[in-house]
Amino acid sequence: LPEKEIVRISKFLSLVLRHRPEKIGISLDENGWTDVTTLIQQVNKNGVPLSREVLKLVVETNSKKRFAFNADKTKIRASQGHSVNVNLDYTPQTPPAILYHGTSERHLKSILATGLQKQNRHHVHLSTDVVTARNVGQRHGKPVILRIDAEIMTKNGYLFYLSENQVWLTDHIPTEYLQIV
Ligand code: HQG
Repeated sequence: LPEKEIVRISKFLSLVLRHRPEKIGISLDENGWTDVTTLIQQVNKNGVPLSREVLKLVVETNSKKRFAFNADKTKIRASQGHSVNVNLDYTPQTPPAILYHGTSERHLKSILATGLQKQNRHHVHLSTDVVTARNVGQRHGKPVILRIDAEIMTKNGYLFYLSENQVWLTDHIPTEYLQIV
């Protein structure tokens, strides 16, 4: 299967598993899982050919491991990035002392006024390295990297979660913990 096709399927899965399950007539349970057989049926019905083998391939080769199967591989979900209301049930974990967030220059003024907010998603998304943060920021425009003092935040009682695919998540980052890199 060409890489382009895998990316196309991955994007479609992100859309229906994170944001708009109703678009293809599936539903997510409270933890974000959906039945694999039904998903494949409904994706096909909506004009995107997808077999169980290709789905497995997309999940396994996805650059950011965006999707995960449950233990017996009957259910699938996105590991982070949702806008629909699901509870991913990640337990709080101690983050590295420093985390990074990539954003675009045009968001900076507002971020420096109100801190980092989760906007349409469930959490603010953070990475352990500058390169990932820059890539994330680039999606929105001219990238700016923010350094987050996760160690002090943790000391001050803020909670951090690590998604199954290694994205650090938190609810809100007040401006005093932010520094432009
Ligand atoms: C910005 C991708 C104004 C924030 C990535 C960001 C990530 C504010 C944008 C994941 C703000 C939201 C998430 C404030 C935050 N005022 N703007 N107070 N607070 N913002 O897409 O972090 O490829 O919802 O800086 O890799 O860019 O989809 O979040 O620019 O992990 O798997 O508001 O999406 O993963 O944008 O990206 P997004 P994000 P996937």
